[in-house]
Amino acid sequence: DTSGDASSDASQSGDLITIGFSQVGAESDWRVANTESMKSALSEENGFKLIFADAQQKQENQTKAVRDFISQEVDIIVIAPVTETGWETVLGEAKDAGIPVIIVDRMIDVSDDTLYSCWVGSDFKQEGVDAANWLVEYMDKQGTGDAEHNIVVLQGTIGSSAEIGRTQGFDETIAAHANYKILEEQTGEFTQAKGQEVMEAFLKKYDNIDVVIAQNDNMAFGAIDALKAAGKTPGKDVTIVSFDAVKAAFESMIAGDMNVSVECNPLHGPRVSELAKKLMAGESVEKIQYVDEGVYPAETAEKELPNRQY
Ligand code: GYE
Repeated sequence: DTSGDASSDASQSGDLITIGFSQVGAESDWRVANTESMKSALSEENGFKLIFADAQQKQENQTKAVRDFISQEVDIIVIAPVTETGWETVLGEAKDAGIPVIIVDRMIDVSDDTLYSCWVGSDFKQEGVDAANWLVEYMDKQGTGDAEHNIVVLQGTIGSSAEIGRTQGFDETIAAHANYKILEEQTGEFTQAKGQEVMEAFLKKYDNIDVVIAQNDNMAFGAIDALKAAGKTPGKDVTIVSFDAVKAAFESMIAGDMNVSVECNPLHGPRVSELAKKLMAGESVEKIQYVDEGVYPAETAEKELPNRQY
């Protein structure tokens, strides 16, 4: 059966596994690719009935969605959480209802780890470390390894694992190099528009910025626009370090604007599908699974772009 509303589908879906998926929103290219991956892997062809809920970057919408999933008696709940905290109560309700929970992408911070079955996503702290190490090596190669560098950071959604990990990994690694100074860190909410706005404010406040760390590509695109509008040359007099490595980032690198993007893989659909099937079969699953990721500097962009899947 493919017709009717979500609740009747849940009861009439026969052999299909009904999944309620609470997604963060549609704030970035990464997120759009993640949604597409989940929708195509969790299709009826593959044995799933997917109920998709977009939280529009608000955690209260996610709590509501999870409660809806519980009352619809879905088989499995999948959550890509906006922030790490605030999950105990509603996950307790899912547990009481006997519904397994898979966490994807960002992590949750709960004292009782039986509140979820498993998690699949990225090592965000490692991504931050990789970004800092790339920057230091790059400046060494440019011959400015010992010069003073002045950095601004466009952070993602505060309290999200992607923001927490990338901030910690970068800050801790760069702290070992006294000539690298972080002027300021501020959130651009992972969106291009907010990234541009925050960059404009930074440019009014500081006249010595030579490095921008954007915690995702979309904020980097906004920052690049702001820099150009201020008469600067991103990619040359201001080094742009970004995260995600979406297709448009490769185009930006080919254009000479962005210097590097640290990969974050959004293609979680196939893994979630496999985990859901195992959980339904009563098999044990790995609690924590990281995905493999690389670092893509501008000089790799032309060769890599045709291979990119998102
Ligand atoms: O980097 C950003 C998105 O949680 C890894 O969320 C994800 C981040 C990703 O908005 O583009």
